[in-house]
Amino acid sequence: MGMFCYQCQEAAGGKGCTLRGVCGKTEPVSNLQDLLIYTLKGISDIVVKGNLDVSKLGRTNHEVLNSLFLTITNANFDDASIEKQINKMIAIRDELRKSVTGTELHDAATFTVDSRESMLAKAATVGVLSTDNEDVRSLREMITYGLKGMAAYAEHARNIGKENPEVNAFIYEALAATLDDSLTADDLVALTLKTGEHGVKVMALLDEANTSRFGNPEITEVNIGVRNNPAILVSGHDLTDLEQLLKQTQGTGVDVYTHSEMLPAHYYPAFKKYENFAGNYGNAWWKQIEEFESFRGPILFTTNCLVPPKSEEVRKRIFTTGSTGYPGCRHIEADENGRKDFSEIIELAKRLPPPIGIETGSIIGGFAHNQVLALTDKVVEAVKSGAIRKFFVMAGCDGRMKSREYYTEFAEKLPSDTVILTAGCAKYRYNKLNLGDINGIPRVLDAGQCNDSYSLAVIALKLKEVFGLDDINKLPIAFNIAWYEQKAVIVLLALLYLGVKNIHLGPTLPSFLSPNVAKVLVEKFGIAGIGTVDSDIELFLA
Ligand code: SF4
Ligand code: SF3
Repeated sequence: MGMFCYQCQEAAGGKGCTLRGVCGKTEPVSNLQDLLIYTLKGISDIVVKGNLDVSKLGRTNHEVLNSLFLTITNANFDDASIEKQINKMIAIRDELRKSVTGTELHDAATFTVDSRESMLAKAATVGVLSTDNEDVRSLREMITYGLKGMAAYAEHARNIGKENPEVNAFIYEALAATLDDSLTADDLVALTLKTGEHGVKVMALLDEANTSRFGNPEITEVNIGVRNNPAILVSGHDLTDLEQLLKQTQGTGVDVYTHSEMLPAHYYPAFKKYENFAGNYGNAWWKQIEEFESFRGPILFTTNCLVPPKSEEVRKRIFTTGSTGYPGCRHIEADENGRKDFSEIIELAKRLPPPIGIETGSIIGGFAHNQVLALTDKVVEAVKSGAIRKFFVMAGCDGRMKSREYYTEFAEKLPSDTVILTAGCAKYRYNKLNLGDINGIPRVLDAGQCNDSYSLAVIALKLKEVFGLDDINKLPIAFNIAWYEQKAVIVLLALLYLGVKNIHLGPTLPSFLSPNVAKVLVEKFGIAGIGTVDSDIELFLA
């Protein structure tokens, strides 16, 4: 039956994956994910048409977030767990439908399936290509991808006990709108901006959740070498999973290292007290194939980005939790209190050799809003004196494509009176270069994970106020952002909502933008792709 997915930057041929994902996603997984999304749209149709009180839908809200998260690139490759989730969501949907009578509901709210075959047959009729008009399809998908990113951040905040009812309600509203054939392209452009508005809300929510629970990130030097103890590597973005793992490994002789997007955990005061929290091992997600070989201990995935392991030996060391999954890897479920038992991972670690060092030294980070605002006087002084000419926001994602070498070269070639503001795994393209500092301010300021792009927006808004400007675009800040998966989509939409113009997006523009939708983004927001490093630097500094 084939598949069609174009949700990430590595979509095959810049158009879409049709046989198997470049990410490794198989045809059944892709199609089951389409059906899961369709089921969520059906639930949303019921919630919206039935005017249901979202604040009373606790379990449904949680399962909707979890389902959206599960379809993010590199989160879940396990067809069995996606099938299970579809069945769960259909049961929730059918229960909810009982409270709505006398309203005509969409097929998504009523369809039935009774086997894997019938699921796949249904999936073939509801995927991305089931919307004929390419502009409507493009906008519907962009909104859906933004919602996936939003759901991921909402889920992390929820794990810390923080929710925003407006965000939950918006997810239903927007999902339901993607079923509504009466909406015009203009309506959907407006809804896209509204998605960005709620993107700001969800990132603020997660920031509040993280900082209230773990403290404000502070300037921190993170060791990138290794010690001589057995160890567990933890990847993904969920800080509550990390906290539980650190608690459970205390006194066991097992160290914990971060990988990729978990690096910024070191910046939080709450984690500094764990003596076995040893450092960061390796680089961005796509380097995991080689880095997991040399790590030698167990690996825990709390969220994306998981790459299908090449060897059986490594696969046996991989554990998943939350929305992640991979066939044959042990999945750790939370109990009803959210507690996860990681003892199996800890016991395995004890039987395995310590990691082989691949680097030595340290990297510095922790420049989230609270820390940077504490340095405001110094920063403002450096700008006024001309010591800092311009800031470059280079937040976002990293990825496999060779064209991403652009970002390393760009960072290297930027003049020495410029500062890079970063967040997300994009940083690994330049965070180990020796770019020096300006009057004690490092030239690469890492705010944290991709959601901490919110910090960069807070910093920009503060600078706008300090300099008495009426427009964020008058600040000496340029945006040269790298994207890969759907969290970057919500970050981008949030920046657009905040009024940021002339963002350069690379290494390629999304395949899901139709020519007309791309034109709107160019004309309304000045969005552009990337060119050569030299021409772009010249353009940015002009
Ligand atoms: Fe292809 Fe990306 Fe979709 Fe994977 S997530 S199937 S690489 S477009
Ligand atoms: Fe990276 Fe997947 Fe996007 Fe959170 S871990 S930024 S790509």
